[in-house]
Amino acid sequence: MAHPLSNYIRKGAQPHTHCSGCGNGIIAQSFLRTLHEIGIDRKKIVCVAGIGCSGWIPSPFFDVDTLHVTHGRPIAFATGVKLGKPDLEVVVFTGDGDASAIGGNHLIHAARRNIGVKVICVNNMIYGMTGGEVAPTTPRGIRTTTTPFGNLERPFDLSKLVIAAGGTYVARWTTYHVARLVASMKKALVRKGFAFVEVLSQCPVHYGRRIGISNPVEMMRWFQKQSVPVERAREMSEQELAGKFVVGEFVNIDAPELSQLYAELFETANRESN
Ligand SMILES: Cc1ncc(C[n+]2csc(CCOP(=O)(O)OP(=O)(O)O)c2C)c(N)n1
Ligand code: SF4
Ligand SMILES: [Mg+2]
Repeated sequence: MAHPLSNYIRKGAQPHTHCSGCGNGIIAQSFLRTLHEIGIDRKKIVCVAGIGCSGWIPSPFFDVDTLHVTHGRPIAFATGVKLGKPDLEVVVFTGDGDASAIGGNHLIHAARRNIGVKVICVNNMIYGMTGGEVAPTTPRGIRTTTTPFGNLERPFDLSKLVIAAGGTYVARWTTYHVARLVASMKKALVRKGFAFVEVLSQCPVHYGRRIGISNPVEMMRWFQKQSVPVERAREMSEQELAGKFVVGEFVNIDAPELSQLYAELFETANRESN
């Protein structure tokens, strides 16, 4: 019997490039479940992927229109697609490095503009594809390829960054929280404005190995154990939250969406110039 989601996989696109146990498989399946359950016409979906292991989630596997673009630029390409074709649902798959190091400006400005692009950000706390270099999300003290004596820098909290930039839908889950992740992906897809769904994901090869948890199942147990729902986190002190992952839906508000505002402006400008 065929898998109910196999229909969403492009024929001949196998085998994939992800290491066994990588969280990217869970995120791929969660997204395809989202598409399947909301019954969206796949001709209306465009997935835009950056360079990185997470970029290989939609490309070339998902049987939808897919752009695989330069490192750090998927949100810039997605912004162009959404402004040119506002009726399409434009979904970005980006890594923590792609989104917040080289691509950090695109991320904050997309949030500020409320462009109707949906960003699925795979946060494995490291540069996975290039061999385990430090990322802006790597916690302090962690030894990576480029911080062999420990990372000195403070990490970004990506969801907080996007909230501060004006994000109108912001949620964070882990690969352990599949049902909640799918629920957030559904909300992201059906809303008009910008959405940022951060997923803490296991890279057993380059991150897990360095923190002494190279078994992917153990990494997911670690996510489970260290996760704190946002409602509970509000009552906890900074010390109590050290080393924890705050998860949940942080922001969900309506605001005018940019491609729609542009279409209205275009009509007004046309009327006034005729
Ligand atoms: C302009 C440019 N700079 C650097 C690179 C090398 N590079 C490719 S992917 C990557 C980082 C990947 O990390 P992340 O975005 O977190 O994705 P992951 O592989 O962890 O999913 C880097 C530095 C590149 N391809 N292009
Ligand atoms: S290097 Fe890490 S993030 Fe990349 S596919 Fe392997 S396990 Fe996944
Ligand atoms: Mg990464």
